[in-house]
Amino acid sequence: MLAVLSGGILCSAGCTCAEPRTDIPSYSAPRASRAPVIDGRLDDPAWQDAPWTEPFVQTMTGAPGQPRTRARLTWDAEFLYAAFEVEDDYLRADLSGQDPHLWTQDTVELMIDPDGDGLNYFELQLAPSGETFDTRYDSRRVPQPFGHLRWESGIEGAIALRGTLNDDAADEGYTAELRIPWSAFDAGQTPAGPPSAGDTWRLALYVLDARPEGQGGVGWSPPMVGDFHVPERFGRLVFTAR
Ligand SMILES: [Ca+2]
Ligand SMILES: [Ca+2]
Ligand SMILES: [Ca+2]
Repeated sequence: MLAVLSGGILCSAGCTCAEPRTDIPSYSAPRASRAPVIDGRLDDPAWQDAPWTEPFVQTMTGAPGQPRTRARLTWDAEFLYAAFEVEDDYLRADLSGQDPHLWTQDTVELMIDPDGDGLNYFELQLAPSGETFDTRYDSRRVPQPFGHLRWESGIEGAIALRGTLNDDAADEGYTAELRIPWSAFDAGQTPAGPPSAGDTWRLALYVLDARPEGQGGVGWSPPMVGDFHVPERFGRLVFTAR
């Protein structure tokens, strides 16, 4: 079935008809007046004050992509907080242990370069199972293969599932809510302290998606190449007072 939607673009029902989004996005994160409770539910007042990002897009092209995802960010004196809402009808996450390779199944992911110089950046993942992965790099993908895995971010996360992991019944998705202490970013060659209002950091947000037909993913700021480690394509995270 075809439909002409506003803008006059002919497309099949269900598609968003959006143009590819290839610009590097910017997000203004308001400071939280009260810290969100990390329970996977986004009913905290702090989240009401934090706008949604643009929908995530295909990482190679910037075209609309699946799973439909958007995120929110907020912060306070102690933590950076992030929330992801993911529409995923096929939930797979059964890895565990120390820094399991969560990117091979379903997971949300952040890459953070505090000073935006492309060096000394951090990678964190939270799977819908609640498992986490974190590492840091001196420069792009260095050291190989997975950076300084012994680095511990202190990430805490919680998930609200809409479905059941790892079974054959159709799912609806999940919400991921997490926090990272600013002390995590003390590590490496250019240690970063907590931001002040008005500061800008560089940030990439991704969702990795296990599908019956194979692995996919979407991002907030599309790297436009087949590699997520492209610090110059990270989005801009602006910390605001409110
Ligand atoms: Ca919450
Ligand atoms: Ca850096
Ligand atoms: Ca999936």
